[in-house]
Amino acid sequence: MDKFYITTAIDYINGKPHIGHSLEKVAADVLTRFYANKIGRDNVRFVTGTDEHGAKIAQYAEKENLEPQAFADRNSAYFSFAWDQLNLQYDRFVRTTDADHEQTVKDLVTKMKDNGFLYEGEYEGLYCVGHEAFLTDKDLVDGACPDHQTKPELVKEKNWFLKISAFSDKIKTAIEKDELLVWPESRKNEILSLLDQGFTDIAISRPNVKWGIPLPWDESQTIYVWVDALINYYTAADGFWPASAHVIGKDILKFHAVIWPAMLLAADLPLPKAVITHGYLTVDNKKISKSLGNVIDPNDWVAKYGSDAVRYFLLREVPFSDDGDVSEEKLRSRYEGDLANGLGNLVSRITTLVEKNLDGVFPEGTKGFTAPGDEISPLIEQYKFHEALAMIWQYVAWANKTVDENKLWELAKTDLPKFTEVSKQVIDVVEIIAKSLAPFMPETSQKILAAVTADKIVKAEPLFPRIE
Ligand code: ME8
Repeated sequence: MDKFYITTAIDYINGKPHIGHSLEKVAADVLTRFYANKIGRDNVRFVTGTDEHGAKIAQYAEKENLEPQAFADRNSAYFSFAWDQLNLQYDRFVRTTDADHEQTVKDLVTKMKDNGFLYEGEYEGLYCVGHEAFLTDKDLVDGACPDHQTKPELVKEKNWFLKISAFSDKIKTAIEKDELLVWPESRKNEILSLLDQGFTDIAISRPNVKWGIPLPWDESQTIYVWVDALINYYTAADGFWPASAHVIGKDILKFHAVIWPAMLLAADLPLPKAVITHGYLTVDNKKISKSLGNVIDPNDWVAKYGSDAVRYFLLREVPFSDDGDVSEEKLRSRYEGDLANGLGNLVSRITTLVEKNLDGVFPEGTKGFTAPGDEISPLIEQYKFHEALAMIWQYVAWANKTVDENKLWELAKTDLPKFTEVSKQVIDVVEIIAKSLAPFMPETSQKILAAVTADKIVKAEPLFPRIE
């Protein structure tokens, strides 16, 4: 592997970012830092951004009496701000209203048409603006979209269609052979069975939507917002195409594992290597929703607990592929337990002991601890972030136990050579912990490394101060 290109979903900007949106952005940042360490930062690209066109955004802008562009400018900035607070090292924040993106979208759909994969047709169906997608009767509950609690609009219109059927077999084979990895396995099976049932062609343009990119050869039509949005990955690739991993939520798998591959094949472009899907987060066991009043702004958590703690919590609390519940109570418990009492206490105790009893310096030739093989990297490469963190915390537990069982504070007085040897082992393990933690908790990792690799070790500042 010489290059690694990671993307996240680009968020709709009808509202502000919430904690659910943050999950995959943090995961993508962890992958970015992990691969940067392996193959060099210049060989890794991380793209995130915002999805700004379409009927849904136009409706929200209108509610606030704003032009869609002004609304988009304001709201898109909420997202880039939140990702900066979470210390995400993205290389590009792509907006679907960016001029280079609009041109790329036009070029790509023109290529699909020139290649003979677009055709004109009539469509009658139920359109859910919340999803920005046509639904079928079986998607509805009592005639309404269960996710948005709205009745879909019955529309009958002329559209341009993409011949997905021309590519179903090819996509299926690529997924079966993991050339296009769909992770985890259960979702791979889900998408294969969807392909088996036969995937109908989709409209790639709509006639009555003003806020969007016009079809180059038929300006009465606007390019379907999902087609527009998916192309962001190609717009922002900057020589890195094909993507190594599209990191997305489970709800939008079909768009990424069927529609996007079909678009790429229709435009003669290579398929991405992997679609990595995470589960859905709930807050206090309820769907995150404005009307339920349980929306958590990631900035609030970051301001109170720090970005590293929030990054840790999101990836430790819930296995990445699964649904799971988060809350401030759970964050606080991880903060106080795993972070302050676990890692923070360890670093503070051992640096204090070494400063006090050895004047911060190990005598030449003190035997240390040899790291076991790298057990963490394979877990990150397999997107098992919570297992990687659990494994790192086994080291934390081992080190804390070693300090306790050897009663290091007493040993310093009764057997200084033994104290020296054991505390050197603990310091070495702390260094291994800090290095493994670097992609997850970059600031903490740096602080720990600075403390334990100093020429003269001094008592470390508290890593996780008490929160009132
Ligand atoms: O779907 N828990 O945008 P979006 C976990 N614009 N993840 C969540 C979540 C939750 N509660 N809520 C949302 C879109 N997400 C399109 C994407 S990509 C070409 C276009 C995740 O704002 C969701 O699964 O509805 C998705 O991956 C991302 O946030 C953006 O969702």
